[in-house]
Amino acid sequence: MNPHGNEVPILVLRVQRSALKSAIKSGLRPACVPKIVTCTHMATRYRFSDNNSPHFITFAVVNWIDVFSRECYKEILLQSLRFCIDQKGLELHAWVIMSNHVHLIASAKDGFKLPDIIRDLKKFTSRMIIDAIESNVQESRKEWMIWMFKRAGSRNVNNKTYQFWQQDNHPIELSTNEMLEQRLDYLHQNPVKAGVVWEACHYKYSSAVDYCEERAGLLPIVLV
Ligand code: NI
Repeated sequence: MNPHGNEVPILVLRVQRSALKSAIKSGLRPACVPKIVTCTHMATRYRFSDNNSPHFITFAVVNWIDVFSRECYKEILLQSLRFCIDQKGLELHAWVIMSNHVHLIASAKDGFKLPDIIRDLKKFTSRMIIDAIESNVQESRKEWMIWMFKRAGSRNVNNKTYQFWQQDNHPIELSTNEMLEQRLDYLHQNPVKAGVVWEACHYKYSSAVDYCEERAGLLPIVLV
């Protein structure tokens, strides 16, 4: 089940940078270098590449539960992202929080690894948000949501009790400006496509405002 409709492209183009580099070394001007492009089908498991280049990352709540329709849970995510930026080497270029998933364009500062940051972020936020749901007396969906997290946890051998986030982050390395721009636009258009706002920069929980207005959004980002 995917609430995105057609938003995820079937093919992901990946430029093989090593081939490009060796061609440049051998004296060809970059503009003349043919791009060697391979196709990665959606069915393959995405992996982070080794370097610290920007990646498009998605994480979604198990069973696409609309946890983030309430602001208090979005606030936990914001606080955790802020902490990762201040303390854990996260460099955030773009972000959006939707009702049941999050997209980031991010890289790691020198000496840090993006997969480690994301792993810790997911681990920490899942615990914090489940605690917040359990202790929220106004949460009318508490019982079934906790039941769903428990069920998801029992189906996953890596998880002892609850599972909040789906396991896969679908990291896509954004190795060209074209890919970066395309993903940036796609990310910011999420709330427009979902029918929440008319224009991307009217959505409070994304970095669109940082890009289209002279005003800072809710998180400190590094513009790309
Ligand atoms: Ni989306």
